[in-house]
Amino acid sequence: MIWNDIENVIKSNQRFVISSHMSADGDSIGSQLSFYWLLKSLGKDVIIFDKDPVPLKFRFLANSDQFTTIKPDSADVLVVLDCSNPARMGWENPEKLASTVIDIDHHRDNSHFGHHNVVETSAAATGEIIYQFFTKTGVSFPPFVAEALYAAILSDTGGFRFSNTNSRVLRVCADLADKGADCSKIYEQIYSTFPQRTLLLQSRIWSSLKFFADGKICIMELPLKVLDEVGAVYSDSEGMVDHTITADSVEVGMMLKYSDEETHFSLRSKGRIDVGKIAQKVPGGGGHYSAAGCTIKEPRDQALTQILAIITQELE
Ligand SMILES: [Mn+2]
Repeated sequence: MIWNDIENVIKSNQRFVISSHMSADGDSIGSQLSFYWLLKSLGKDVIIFDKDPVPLKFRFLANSDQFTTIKPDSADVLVVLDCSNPARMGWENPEKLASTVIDIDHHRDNSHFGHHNVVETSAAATGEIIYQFFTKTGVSFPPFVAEALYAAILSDTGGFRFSNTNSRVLRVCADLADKGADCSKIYEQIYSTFPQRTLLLQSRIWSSLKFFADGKICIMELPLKVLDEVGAVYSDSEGMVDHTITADSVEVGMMLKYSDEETHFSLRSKGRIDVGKIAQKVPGGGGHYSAAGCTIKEPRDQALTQILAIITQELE
């Protein structure tokens, strides 16, 4: 049993580093916090190290001040959560940090890079897998850990709106509510509390809206220099891409974020097109069926032409 292996690794080691993918989301933050609690409760030395700082909206979660962006020197075990491959962590040589690597994830393009891999692609969130781990190994956890796991699942189901929302996920969340997760507080913190600068940035992104391919493709854009103009940060644009697939004619939505040198695409599907497959056609790209991302090392015009050609092929 893989969980027994992981329990043994935890038992026989002392110094742990927990990490996840860059540009952390609710699932990566919530998963890392719940695992942090588990290891701390067992008396371990634990550092949570991510390339990027915790987005403001997740800082209400207990222990979110324990994250660091300063790379630790070494550890016995590196626990990588919600991250499909080491490159997505965004820092150099993660495999050299520790002699043992644990990989717990639900991305279908996970490369099984760990010594111990728990990759459950049917899970709605990595937080759901960790919940199952706690449940199956008889770990009872406090309300603030229930909140971290609930925030993880809420985020990765888009607030219970995406197609990965099902009765199993809702039962897990009902149990987390029983265990003390404050559902309305968590929703409000994640989805309806913004600094002014975020709304100012969003208004700029909305005004960039365009359609292609007879309305089947919708795009929004963020030239990165706009961040400085409105005093916003990268994560203030999170979630905007989801608006692109609300147009009735749309099959594929995307958000472009670009500098003079490169263009990042966040892709969304309304259901018929596999955007993970589209993203994989670009080196380094990948993701889920309905949400994926890739970066083309070209300026905006050239990169957009390339991705539109790939998408148009898929639409036919
Ligand atoms: Mn996830």
